[in-house]
Amino acid sequence: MKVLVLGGDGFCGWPCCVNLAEAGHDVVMVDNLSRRKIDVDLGVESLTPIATVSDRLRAWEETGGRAIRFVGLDIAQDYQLLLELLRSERPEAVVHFAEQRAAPYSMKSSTTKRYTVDNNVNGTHNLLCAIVESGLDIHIVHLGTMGVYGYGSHRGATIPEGYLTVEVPQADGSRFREKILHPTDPGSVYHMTKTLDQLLFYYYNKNDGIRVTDLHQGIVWGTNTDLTDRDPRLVNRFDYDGDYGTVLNRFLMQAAIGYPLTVHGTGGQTRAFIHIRDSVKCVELAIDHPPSSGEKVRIYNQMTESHKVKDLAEKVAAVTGAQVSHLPNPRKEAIENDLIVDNRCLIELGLKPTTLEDGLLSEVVDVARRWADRCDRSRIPCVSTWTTTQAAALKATV
Ligand code: NAD
Ligand code: USQ
Repeated sequence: MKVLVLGGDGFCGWPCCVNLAEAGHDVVMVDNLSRRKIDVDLGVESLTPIATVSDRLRAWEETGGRAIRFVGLDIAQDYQLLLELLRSERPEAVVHFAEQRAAPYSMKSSTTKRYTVDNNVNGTHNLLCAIVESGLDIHIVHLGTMGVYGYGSHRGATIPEGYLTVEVPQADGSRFREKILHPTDPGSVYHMTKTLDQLLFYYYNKNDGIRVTDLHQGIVWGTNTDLTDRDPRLVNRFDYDGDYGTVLNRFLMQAAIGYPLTVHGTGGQTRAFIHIRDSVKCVELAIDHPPSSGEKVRIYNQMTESHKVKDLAEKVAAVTGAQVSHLPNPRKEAIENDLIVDNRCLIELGLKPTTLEDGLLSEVVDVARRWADRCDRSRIPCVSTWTTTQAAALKATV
């Protein structure tokens, strides 16, 4: 199958590109390399030394991989080029990773808030418009987030896969049942863009019959897959800095370099997680099982387990002997939340969940130890704050 992978140079996108190529798909990687530029702007680098796109693709072919083509294009800005690309390539599926994905980066300043909204919402809308204008029947597989449901109290309720069945009381005392999109409750400007994406998909699916699978993904951890392990030039990126590093990879990297684990507040925040190998597999499963014509947007909860931040810190400390520190929380978020998630759809399609127990924690620590000298310890603290109240609390501790 011909597949365009938008954002294919990123942390989730790159292992996905090689996995789809290995599975026999004809892959075209599309990226504007904005993520690499943001690293330059922030003055940080991936902990792992990532090769240039051309070196990556050359290495992939030299190690026997099926050729992947690269197209440099900004999907939020270059509408005509995107449309022409769809018309010339005529893909059966488009995987859409191409968004600014860090919550702390999105909250840094009015500039990064506006950039995140402009980039993410325009990119998704351009893709939908271009598919309609092309007249092609293309399945979109979008990487959304578990964060669209929010991390307030769900009062013990299980979060369904996208749709909630509600009972609506009528004036005459009767009730009717309806399946609606689960209410959204974003916790950052970044997460808000994903809730807006969800509405865009809902509308274009209803109006134009665009087929969409929206993968509500949890926090991805790990670095490499068997395929990116094939050659050092294929190594995947590893973000550890306070803006782009995500909690479990940060804890593992901090343990590797003897930095006390940075738990925000009490660490009572519960989040959903998935290993990068499972993430890649889920995208493949979504492509292989497209919605049929006329089907409403399919939503899968792409996560394999939930953990409290403090439990993760204790687990990493137990494996590595690391110290745990509790810091003022730079975010405005619930200090404690429950998170029970229905994730049966992808498991029924064949996903075999990888769990934290599988020795993979040590594997990530080993990767971090290998590249420890590339770490800039001054970039570890999370300094992007959600409000001036959080900023003042953080300042008081420095
Ligand atoms: P990433 O920043 O590493 O990759 C995103 C890629 O998209 C980058 O290579 C970037 O250059 C590219 N890009 C951004 N805007 C673009 C544009 N306008 N045009 C073309 N290319 C553009 O992020 P990631 O971790 O690989 O995440 C990929 C997707 O998965 C995101 O949409 C993110 O929201 C979602 N997601 C990620 C995680 C996670 O833990 N990393 C978890 C849940 C969901
Ligand atoms: N946290 C710490 N210490 C740290 C870093 C984070 O305690 O050093 C806490 C945060 O306060 C938060 C939780 O860990 O409560 C998760 O933070 P995170 O940065 O790991 O994850 P998040 O901001 O939610 O974003 C990441 C990805 C995003 C994706 C999302 C999936 O960057 O692209 O959408 O995970 S989810 O969390 O399910 O919404």
